[in-house]
Amino acid sequence: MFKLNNEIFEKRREIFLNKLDGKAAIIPAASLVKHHADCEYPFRQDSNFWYLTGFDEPDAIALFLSHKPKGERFILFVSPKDVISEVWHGFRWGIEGAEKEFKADKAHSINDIKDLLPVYIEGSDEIVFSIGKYPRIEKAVLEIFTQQLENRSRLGIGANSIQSPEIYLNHMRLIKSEFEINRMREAIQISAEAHELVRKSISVKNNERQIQGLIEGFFLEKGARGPAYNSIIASGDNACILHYTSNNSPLSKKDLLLVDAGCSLTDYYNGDITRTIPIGGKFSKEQKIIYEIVLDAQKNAINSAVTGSNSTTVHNVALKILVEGLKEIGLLRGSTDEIIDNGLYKHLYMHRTGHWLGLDVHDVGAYRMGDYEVQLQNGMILTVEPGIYISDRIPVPDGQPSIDEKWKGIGIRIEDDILVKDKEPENLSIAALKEIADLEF
Ligand SMILES: [Mn+2]
Repeated sequence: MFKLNNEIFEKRREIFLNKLDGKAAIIPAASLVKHHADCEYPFRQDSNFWYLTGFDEPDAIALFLSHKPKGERFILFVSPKDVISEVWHGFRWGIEGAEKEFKADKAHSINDIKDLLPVYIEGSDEIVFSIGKYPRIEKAVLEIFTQQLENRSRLGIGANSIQSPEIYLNHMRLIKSEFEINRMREAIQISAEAHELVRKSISVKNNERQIQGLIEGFFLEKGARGPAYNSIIASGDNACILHYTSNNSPLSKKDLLLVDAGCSLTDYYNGDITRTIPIGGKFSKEQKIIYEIVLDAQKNAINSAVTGSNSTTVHNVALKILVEGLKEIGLLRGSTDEIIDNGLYKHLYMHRTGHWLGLDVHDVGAYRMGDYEVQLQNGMILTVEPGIYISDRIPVPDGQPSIDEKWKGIGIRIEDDILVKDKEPENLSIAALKEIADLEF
């Protein structure tokens, strides 16, 4: 279970407020989303709101008022206590709880937001708010902004722009603290153990859905909130559909099974791991050849994820090995540079080799600033996940060899979660085995 550690959140708020330097930020919580009729999807807190508050209720709004003196800067608007509503929907912290437990300098009922927001914002240099994401409050924010613009033209004070909070929060979230690294370790460890469970029980399973049940049941058993994203349980040719989530095909012993799944902890830290294993316990000759190429590309790409490198380098290391491997077996033809520069491999490998991982599975933070590549540094966590997907869904580019039937229906991806460190990268998902000798039985 998640236990609120106020120090962690207070520290984050302090850094954020310092960065705001005279500006007022409005950071809304997520709202429940309708599934059908009067049923809702499980609640998922907004990552920025969570990162700054640790408050896990829907519909709240946090204000960060860096233009105010200390002790008046962190304001929470929350759903007030309501016996009947709590009997139906569950416990709420209410206004008092928001102040006592979550250390708001002042808390109010969310019903008062429209009256109080202009008062709180007054005197700030700029407004910081993510336009387009929170319709329930956006109109009120824009009205205040319009009013402030008018003030500014008359009185010379007031906000004259709305900035995105991402400018301040993305970089903070991209570099993981010691606390966050430990939470990520736990999320990734549970995810890796779930993949091990699949490997060990594959011989007695006969449908993708059973694998999904096994893996997601394990997440819950270990106290995680559930899957971090829709689990991909793709056997045979289904693995060539990158975001396959139907997960309802029978398993065939001659096929491979690609499982891309990770858990989300109660405090929203995520794992994201992919393994591809032989369902019948033995790789065919063709499957083994492709697997070895992907594994080689992945290992080398992981080794290149060191401080001072960047995500494009990691991608290029993997890509070069994939292309050369595919050339060797006659699925690509020509000079490696030409194939890469012209994208002539994209019918076989159509995605990037990785992404940041954190509170969001595709976590926030730029990969490059225009021409400048963001350098990898201590405390970043990224996935490394090359793959090869052989089918005839995408036409073979002109001049490239047609695909022999024997290769079709092979889809392989191997994905690990890598912590960037000063000396060498640490593979946080190493507990999920991936060597051919370990996967065969
Ligand atoms: Mn991934």
